[in-house]
Order: sequence, then C-alpha cells, then structure tokens
Amino acid sequence: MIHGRKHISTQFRIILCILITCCLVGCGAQKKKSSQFEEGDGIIVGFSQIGAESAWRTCNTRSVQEAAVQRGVQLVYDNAEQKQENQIKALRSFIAYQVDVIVFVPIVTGGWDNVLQEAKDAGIPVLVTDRKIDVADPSLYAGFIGTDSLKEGRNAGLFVLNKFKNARERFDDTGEHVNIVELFGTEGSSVALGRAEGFREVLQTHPEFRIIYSESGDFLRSRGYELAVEFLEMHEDIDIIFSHNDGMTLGVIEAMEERGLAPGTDIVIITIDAQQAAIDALREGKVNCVIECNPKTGPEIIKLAERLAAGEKIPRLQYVHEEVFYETDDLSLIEPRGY
Ligand code: GZL
Ligand code: ZN
Repeated sequence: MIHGRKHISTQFRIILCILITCCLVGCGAQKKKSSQFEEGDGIIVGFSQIGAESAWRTCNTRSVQEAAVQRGVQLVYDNAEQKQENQIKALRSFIAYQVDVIVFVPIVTGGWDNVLQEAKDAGIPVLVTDRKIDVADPSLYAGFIGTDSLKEGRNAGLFVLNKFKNARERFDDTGEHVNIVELFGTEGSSVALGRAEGFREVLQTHPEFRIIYSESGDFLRSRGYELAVEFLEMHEDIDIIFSHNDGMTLGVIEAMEERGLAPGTDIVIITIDAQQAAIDALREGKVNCVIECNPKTGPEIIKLAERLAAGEKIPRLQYVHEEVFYETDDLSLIEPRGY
C-alpha cells in the first residue's frame, strides 16, 4: 500500500489553495493545518512530479513515495500531467500549506524564477531532482540530485564510434555516411538537451556520421511509434536510431516490425533508461545498447529533504550511479530491473 497522496486534480488543487489560505488567514497562519492530511510527526514534503509519461517516471514516483513511508515523512504528491503551469500551481499550494521542504522535477529548464522566489521568501528550501533548471539566482534552490544526461549522450556516441569503426575509411573512399535518426525527448527538458549535446560532442570530429532526422517524441511510446512511421517512409538509408528513452524505442520497434524490418539488425538501436522491456529487447537482439538512467532515487531524495528540513546544507550537485549494457555483455548477469 503506497501512502503517497493521490495526485491532486486541478479542481482539488484550487479548493486546496482556497482552503489552506482561509485556514492560514482564519487562524493566524497556524503552521501546517493537518485537516487535509493525516497527523504525523514526520516532516511534510511537497513533491511536484512531471506526470506518468513513461515507466521510468512511474518508477521514480514509486521510489519517492515508498521512501517517504519508510521514513515517516508526510508526502504531498502532485502529478502535473506534463504541464509546467500545473507544477507552478502545485508549488504555490505547497508554499501556502507551508510544507517543510519542496522537492520537484522541473519538466523544462526555464520559467521557475518567480515561484522559487516565493518559496525562498516563505523560507521553504527546494530540492531539484531528475531534471535541471536554469535560474538567474542559484540560491533559489538548495541542490540537485539526478542522472547525468550529458554522460548518457556521450556513452551513446562512444557506442556508435565503436560499432562503426570502419565507417571513416568507407567515408574517405566513397563519401558514404552513416545515417542517424534521433528521437528527442521532451523539448526544453535538461535531460533531452544533455543527451543530444553529449551525443553530438562525441561525434563532432567524425564527419562520417550525420544526423538525418531529429524530432521530439516527448518520451512517449505512442509518439515514438508515430515518428517511426514517418521517418521509415522518408528514409531508406537509416543506419542508427538514437532514442532518448525506452518508451519511444518500444514504439519504434513496433513500427519497424510492422514493416518487416529487423530492429537491432537492419538498423542499430541505442536507447536510454534500461527498463526491463529494453533489457529484454537487448537479449532478443532488437536493440544494441541500453544506457541506464536510474529512477530509484527515492531514498536519497528523502534523506536530502530531511537534512534540508533540519536546516543542514546539502551537496549542490549529486549524480546517481548508472551503467551501460552492451549487446556483447553477458546479459544473463543483468539483475531484474523492477520496472
Ligand atoms: C530522465 C527522465 C526521463 C526518462 C524518460 O532522467 O527525466 O523522463 O529518460 C522520462 O523515460 O520520461
Ligand atoms: Zn570517425
């Protein structure tokens, strides 16, 4: 049984704001009216999550909720359903409710300065997790814990260089390129920008590679499928697909197989997250490289939130451990992924 809050629907979010404001005004801003939530002596953490767009995301949410229960932390959870404005509303309701700490996953890098200034003015520390933000004043948040998307992109580029070692010679002889399709994650998200940058950084000194198509599938399986239908129509000469997450990759595999194409053989596929379905595809030879992006950051996040609530400083930047799984590995050694 996960005690995390049911996601706050828009209507409830508005009622919650009104209720909380009335309570605060009515009873002289008494801290933390517990009428809406169970009594408990644990700290209260407002957790603004992007949505449930992928298996990675739902695993990440579960990890935080389970860690909060284990530590006796009261979690006020909001699912923004992929909309930044919902996240901003949720942060404002957390401020009105005077949570002890705010933890949030910024869906995109920009647009947070005002609401984070309001949190700072209210004396509520903010922990950013999973995705990074760009703010004018770095003191608007206490620190970041998450995955290193630049490194994930670089690892994808290094796999390509290794897999296509002879491409340069062919290019020098014939001018023939290795053609790459990129399935981009959510536009404006730090992880998609980081993965794209790291990938290009590794390949920039290798003219034999060229990206012939790059579109955002918003980390959604359905969009990955739709884009694959499009680019498979447009291009006969695709050598590599670099997909920013497994969800989109699963859509690509479906579209390729519908056309009688063999993913992982006819076209080399590199994918990021390492959910179980991607490891299964690696074992079946349908993808060639799976780069881990670790969603199980809940225990670390809750520990950092507790330290912030106790007035402690936390590390400014903390990356979690991640692996890369190659088709040439002993795939029987890979632990079940749990999502
Ligand atoms: C990565 C995370 C991304 C995952 C996707 O840290 O933000 O969002 O790669 C998820 O699966 O939707
Ligand atoms: Zn080269």
